[in-house]
Amino acid sequence: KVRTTSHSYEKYNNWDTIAAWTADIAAQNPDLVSRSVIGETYEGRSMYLLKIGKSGQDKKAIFIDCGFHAREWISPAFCQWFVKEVSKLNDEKLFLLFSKQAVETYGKDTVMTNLLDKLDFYVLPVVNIDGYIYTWTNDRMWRKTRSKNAGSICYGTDPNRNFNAGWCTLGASKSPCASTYCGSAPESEKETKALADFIREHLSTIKAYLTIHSYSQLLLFPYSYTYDLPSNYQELNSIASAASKQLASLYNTKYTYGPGAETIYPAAGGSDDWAYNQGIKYSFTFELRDTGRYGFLLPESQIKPTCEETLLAVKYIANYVLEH
Ligand code: ING
Ligand code: ZN
Repeated sequence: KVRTTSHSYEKYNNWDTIAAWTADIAAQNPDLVSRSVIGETYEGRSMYLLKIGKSGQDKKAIFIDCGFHAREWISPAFCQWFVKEVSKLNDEKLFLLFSKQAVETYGKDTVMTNLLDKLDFYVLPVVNIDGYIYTWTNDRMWRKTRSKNAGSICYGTDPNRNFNAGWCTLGASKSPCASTYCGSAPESEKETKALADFIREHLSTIKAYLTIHSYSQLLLFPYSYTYDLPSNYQELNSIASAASKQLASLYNTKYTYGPGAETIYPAAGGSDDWAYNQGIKYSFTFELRDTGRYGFLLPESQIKPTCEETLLAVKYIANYVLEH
C-alpha cells in the first residue's frame, strides 16, 4: 500500500495516517511500544491500542483515550503527541548512556524516565474512528458514532452517553437524531463495548483512566451522572488543582476543575464515571483548548502548545498515581 501522506505531530492527521503511524511507532520502538487491536468499529475498522512501557512485573498502568467525539480533532493529536514524547524519552536515555555527556545530562527528565520504569501506559489514539473519518469526508461537526439506528433515518450514538453509569437518566437523549443520543442500551456501540471490555479485563493493573475531549479548558472528575460527590472527592480535587497549576505554568492557560455535573453539565453514561465505578479511583476527563474562539476548529498552530501544556498535567497525575 502506497502512503500518500506523511505523519506530522503538528498537523491534524487523517485516520489512514494515524493507523499507519501506530504500526510505525511500534516497529521503531520494539522494546517500549507494542500495538494490539481491541476490537472493530461499526464500519469494520481495527481499533488500535498502543502499550508503552518497559518490561517488568506487577506494573501499574494508566489508560488514556482520545477521539471519543469525532469533531474534537485536538484530542487524537494529543494522544499522538503523548506517545511520541514518551518514546523519544527512551531514545534519549539510550543515547545518553553511550555518550560522553552521560554523567552531566543523564536523567534530564528524571520524572518521566522514572515513570516509564514503573508504569505502563495504554493509549487508544482514536475511539470513534468511523466518526473521525466522517468529519474528514462529510461533516466536520459530526460528534457521534456512525452506527445505524433501527427505525430512524438518523445515524449514530454519543459514545460518551453510552456507558453503564446512570445510563440515559440525565443530560442525554433517547432520540436517535439527537447529538447526545445514549444508544439503544449501555455499550450498544461496538467501540464503547471494546473499550469497556479491555478495561474490565485489565482492572487489576489500571490505576488511572484519562479521557481527552475538547473544548472548554476543563479538568473534570466524577460524577457527571449525579450531583453526589465521589468518596475521594477531596483527593481528586487536589490532584485536579495541582495538575491545572502545572498545565498553566507553561503558557498561562487557565483551566477550571471539579466534578462534571456541577462544572460543565449533568450528563449520564460517561466513560469517566463508569471507569470510576469499576474501581479506578483516579478518573478524569480533560476538555482541552480553547474556550470557544475557535472551538472544535482549533488551528494547527495551537497543536504544539496545547499538547505541551496538557502533557505537564498528565505527567503530574501519572506521578501521583505512581506514588499512591
Ligand atoms: N464534553 C463532555 C461530553 O461528553 C462530559 C463532557 C464529561 C460529559 C464527562 C459526561 C462525562 O459532553 C464534550 N465536549 O464532549
Ligand atoms: Zn467530547
